[in-house]
Amino acid sequence: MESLSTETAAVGGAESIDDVMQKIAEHKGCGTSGGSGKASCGSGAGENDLPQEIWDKVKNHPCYSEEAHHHYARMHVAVAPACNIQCNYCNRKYDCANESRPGVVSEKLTPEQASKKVLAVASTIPQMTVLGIAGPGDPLANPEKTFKTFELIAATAPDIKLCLSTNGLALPEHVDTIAKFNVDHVTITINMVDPDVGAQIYPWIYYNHKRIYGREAAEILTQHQMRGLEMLTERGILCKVNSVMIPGINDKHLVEVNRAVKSRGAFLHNIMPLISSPEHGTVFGLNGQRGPTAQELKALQDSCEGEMNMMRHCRQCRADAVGLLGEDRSAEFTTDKIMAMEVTYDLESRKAYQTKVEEERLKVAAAKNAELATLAGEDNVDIKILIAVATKGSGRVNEHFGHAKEFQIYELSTSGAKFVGHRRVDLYCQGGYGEEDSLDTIIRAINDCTAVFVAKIGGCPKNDLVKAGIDPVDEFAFEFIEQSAITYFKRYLDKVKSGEIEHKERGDATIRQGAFITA
Ligand code: CLF
Ligand code: SF4
Repeated sequence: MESLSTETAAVGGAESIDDVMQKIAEHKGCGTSGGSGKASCGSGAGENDLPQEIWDKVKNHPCYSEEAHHHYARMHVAVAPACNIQCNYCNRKYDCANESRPGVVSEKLTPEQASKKVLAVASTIPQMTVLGIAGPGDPLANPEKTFKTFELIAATAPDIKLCLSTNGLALPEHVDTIAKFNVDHVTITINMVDPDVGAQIYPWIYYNHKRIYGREAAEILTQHQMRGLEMLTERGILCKVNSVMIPGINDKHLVEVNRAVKSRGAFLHNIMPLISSPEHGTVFGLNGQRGPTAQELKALQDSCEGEMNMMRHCRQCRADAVGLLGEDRSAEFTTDKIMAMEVTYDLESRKAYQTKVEEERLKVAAAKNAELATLAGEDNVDIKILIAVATKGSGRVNEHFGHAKEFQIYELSTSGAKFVGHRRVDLYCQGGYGEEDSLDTIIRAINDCTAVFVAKIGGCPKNDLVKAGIDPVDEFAFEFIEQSAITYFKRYLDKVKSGEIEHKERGDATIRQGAFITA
């Protein structure tokens, strides 16, 4: 019962867990309401779309709120090296591919080192609000280190949310401890609910002191994942489910997974593309298993969105990632540097900074809503386009084309601008010169987009983009993304109506597969 009372306190004291769960259940199925004008729900849901208790839990968690990810950062500490299962998309020499890209973890940490690192990062990056443990193995296959780390951080930095990502095999036995430490966000990677599908993804698990193979292994894994999910949601802990989309193996099956996790109370479903390249040394990489294209991924996410909240802004981060999603500042916080740092944990200055962030968020939302109102009366127009945006964060078009390591993708329609994904790219500008090879890969990565919004762009890439049918747009430099996107869309509609341009489907784009290895 200890965990029950702890969790009741965590969800706001006065309300029972049943009340809160009812609110989550009512929200599922995405009956977006309220005046935010959001085109989507799920991780895109805003303050007016969610019950207050849930909004309070997600509003500054960069993974659980798409809007928050423009403003708030997370960090991972790599305290959990061992794993209790084998996934065909993972090579143990590399990070957990569930929650981290498959690059080598720079350093494994003890709980004490991890705690110092969290304080150092929190003092340097006041918008860092969430600490996650996501590997490089499975946090619950390393329970002492994982929970010791949570204990140390809860004692020294109580404003930081604790987050955990697991494959779920050991979850049922640890749910009470998770609740005891007030970990109120848990991710489970669930790639199947059918053991025959599972046997193609997991060659073995380690359970009850022995290795179990094939279908039997997958059957135990799925039972534990489902039971663990139910136990967490019964305690009012917000659960996100990550699924890796593996074409030909579980792509169609993930719709069934989506239904299964929805019915057990999962808050959010994050369907991610398989990243598989021979140089990763994984089974899938070596046997040529391909990942999905950008449009295959989007179609599956779209088809599940009517069922439940979908996350589309996942960056498949490293197990030692630091910073906003999409940026990586881990090199600034190596153990050597941290141990030499004088760390003063100043809660008041963190709060003051975050107050400014909230003011900025209000401005972003107000600008977007005002612009959205000007689309009224266009509801019967059935045109959608994608745009790519170069941004460093804060919800603004504030990155130079040549410096962008990724582009954020927005779908524009008469409902507004909706974040639907991101595309990693090779830097175009290297050492001051444009790289033509990189430009080809960038064009392939955003080939399904009508325009690319940038703070600045040189003449050469501009011409090549135009030749590829992508409109390079720099007139919204440093403006708010969604407001600018809606302005652009209105003009696009006007040009279509006047016959100046013809609206055409843009086709597909590629998701970069092999480039994460050099993180
Ligand atoms: Fe880390 Fe995961 Fe917590 Fe986020 S990441 S443990 S929920 S704090 Fe986020 Fe990274 Fe995607 Fe994970 S973008 S890989 S979903
Ligand atoms: Fe690798 Fe993570 Fe799978 Fe374990 S759970 S095998 S660390 S991807």
